[in-house]
Amino acid sequence: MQPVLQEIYDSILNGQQKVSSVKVAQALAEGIPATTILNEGMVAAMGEVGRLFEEGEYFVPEMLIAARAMQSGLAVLRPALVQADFKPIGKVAAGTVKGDLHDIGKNLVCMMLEGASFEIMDLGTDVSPEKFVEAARNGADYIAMSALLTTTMPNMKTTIEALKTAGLRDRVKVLVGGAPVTDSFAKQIGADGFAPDASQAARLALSYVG
Ligand code: B1M
Repeated sequence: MQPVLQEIYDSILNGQQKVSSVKVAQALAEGIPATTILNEGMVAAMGEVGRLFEEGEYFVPEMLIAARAMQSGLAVLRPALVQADFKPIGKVAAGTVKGDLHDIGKNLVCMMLEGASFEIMDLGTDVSPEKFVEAARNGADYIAMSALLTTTMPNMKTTIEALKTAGLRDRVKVLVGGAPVTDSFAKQIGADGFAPDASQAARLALSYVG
């Protein structure tokens, strides 16, 4: 691994916000592609944070400061992932489902979709089915739901049911993802599509554009 990528990885693991943003800027200046910085330096570090949490070496505060270091690095990376000037080809309402506060993956999905020329309505975290329904009523063409907890995954189904009850299900495409979500789960709950990562989420959304 290139030294600067290792430094980015370490800064996230150690929760060093400033170092993370400075090193991401350095990596971009060195000409390393944004997706390499993202996947090899940043996403890999968050995976290790999860492993350390599982093993009882990290606790919630360590996860939280690592997440903050990830977010500050992402803020620097964002312009390289998102095109500056585009005409929207569809409107996506994106959020992490009710009960779930994880937003790094969802934010990445928003960035990639924006980079693929979609307009984003970022509904944030802990989004109730009613809020997704309201977004669909307000013109969203896609409902993009993220869940990181096995306990919150069922809220994706609840949201799809709420869209049906509101008579809006046929007007939107429902995309789902997040670490515990699988393709078969997506099919089981009646989603239109599943993507394992943010770039594939953008590719999936693009596949629905005429
Ligand atoms: Co939490 N947490 N956490 N956490 N956390 C996990 C998810 C966990 C797997 C850790 C572990 O045990 N190894 C575990 C869940 C276990 C389970 O459900 N089976 C867990 C737990 C238990 C918890 C708490 C319950 C801990 C507690 O309080 N005791 C608590 C729950 C709070 C809540 O949500 N109600 C909690 C809290 C937190 C923090 C707040 C401290 C922090 C989140 C901060 C934040 O997001 N702002 C946090 C973190 C950082 C993690 C880990 C370490 C990292 C998550 C992350 O950001 N990954 C995580 C461990 C892990 O995932 N390995 C863990 C990087 C991110 C880029 O990946 O989000 O998977 P991810 O997104 C990917 C893909 O999944 C995909 O694209 C992205 C990559 O391109 N994707 C989509 C995501 N959404 C998509 C949507 C799509 C398509 C693709 O279509 C619409």
